[in-house]
Amino acid sequence: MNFLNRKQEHKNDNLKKVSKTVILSVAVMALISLNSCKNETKQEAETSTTEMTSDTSNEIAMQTMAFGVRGNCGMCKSTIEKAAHTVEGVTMASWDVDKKKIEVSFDDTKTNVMAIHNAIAASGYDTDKVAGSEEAYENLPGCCKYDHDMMMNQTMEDK
Ligand SMILES: [Cu+2]
Repeated sequence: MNFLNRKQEHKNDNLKKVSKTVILSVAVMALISLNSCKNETKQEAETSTTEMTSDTSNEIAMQTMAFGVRGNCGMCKSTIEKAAHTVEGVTMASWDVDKKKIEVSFDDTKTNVMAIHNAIAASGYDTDKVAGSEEAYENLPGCCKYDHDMMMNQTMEDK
């Protein structure tokens, strides 16, 4: 009877030891995971402070504008765009046959939008600011002899 009791006590003692180590290791693991969590948030904070680099200095002088230009077809388009490109500083010219409208990009330290109007007018085409050269108009192919009353700078809704 006595012997049995002692054995039971011993068993209890062992159980206590085991549970102690379990608690300890759980505590250590919790501490480690807490620490790694801290490290992660610190890293996130560091990456979010990455400097924003802006390189817009080249684009400051660039202007994009749109204005009306009369014309009929693909050949008109190529003549109008070519004329716009003869102006120094023009980097983009795109004429829309449906809207009768051109979009141009240019370096405004080298030219201005009126120079582009004049170049297009010289090729025979009316813009909303300058009437097209009559002589150049006469020399346009038949399909390109547009109607001078044609509405220009249209939106798709007007069409
Ligand atoms: Cu044409």
